[in-house]
Amino acid sequence: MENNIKLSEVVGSGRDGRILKEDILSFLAKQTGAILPPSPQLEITPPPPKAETPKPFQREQSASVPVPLAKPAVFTGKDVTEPLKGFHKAMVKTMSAALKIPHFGYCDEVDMTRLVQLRLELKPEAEARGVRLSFMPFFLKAASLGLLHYPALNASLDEDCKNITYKAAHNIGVAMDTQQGLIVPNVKNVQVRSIFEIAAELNRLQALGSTAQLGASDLTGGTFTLSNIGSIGGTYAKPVILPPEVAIGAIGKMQVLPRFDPDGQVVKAHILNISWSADHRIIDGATMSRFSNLWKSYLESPSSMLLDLK
Ligand code: CAO
Repeated sequence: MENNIKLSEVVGSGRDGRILKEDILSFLAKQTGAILPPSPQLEITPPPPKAETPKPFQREQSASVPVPLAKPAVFTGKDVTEPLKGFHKAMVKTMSAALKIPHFGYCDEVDMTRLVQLRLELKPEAEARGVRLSFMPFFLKAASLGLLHYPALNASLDEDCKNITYKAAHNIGVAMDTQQGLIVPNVKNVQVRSIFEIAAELNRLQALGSTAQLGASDLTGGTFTLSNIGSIGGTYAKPVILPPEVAIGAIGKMQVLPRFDPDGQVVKAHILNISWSADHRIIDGATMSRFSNLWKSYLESPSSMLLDLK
């Protein structure tokens, strides 16, 4: 009835020619040209999802494979067309504008071993003060310290490409995967915030993002962006610049890998890949590379950040 199917047109494969669910689905699939999943799956009714706070993904305790929490899709065999709304509509506009920018890509790997240790020490202290401390606040602070040396990366180009504005504030956007889609709230004035303050602000933005409550002030005014796609998976990415910004970094998933220490011994290292994109109309490869080297050095020797913290 849902699909206006005349049962007289369906051939039943059940006992005494009974029409089964898979007969209906394959009938629908033949009409639309869609490919059906293998039939044993059709007979399995997935358990209903637990009524817990909706999250875009959840990390398994025993493995690092994220498990989707969304209700398993029901295969109807029908094509579905719907209008683009909300954040998806905004994404079409921003990304179409981004296409006009010639992207320069640059990738490197960062040895996070020392930072992993440092975060282990600081995490319980931050938690005792009510703040969840991930790696993101360190990534943001290291970027801000780097931007002080390379202000061209925290700039914007006007529409006629005649003027470049070097932004005083480091309002660093963080790409966020939410139920509503991709949003990029930004942490304002990272250059004057401590790592703890950045963490607290990120907690606030994440909490608001997860309940679709982020306001215009949190979502506008960004000057540089970091996208931690590695919290979902992947090693490398090709991030797309958010105009009028001129640079963006995509962080891959940290992995434990063998590397050589200075004495030539193989050691266990926590390796993370970074993929930068910069607007090649105003940023040259050397600038991107020097900034990336500095960002990487702060993360590989986190104590070096102390020297430059205000
Ligand atoms: N590699 C390994 N572990 C990572 C990681 C990475 N790259 N990123 C996060 N983790 C770890 C965190 O350290 C944290 O570990 P603990 O539980 O031990 O503290 C855990 O994974 C969960 O972190 P999180 O994702 O809740 O927090 P975060 O601050 O690292 O990231 C946010 C926040 C908003 C960036 C992230 O939740 C998110 O939405 N990422 C997706 C971004 C995205 O979609 N980018 C694509 C944009 S273009 O379409």
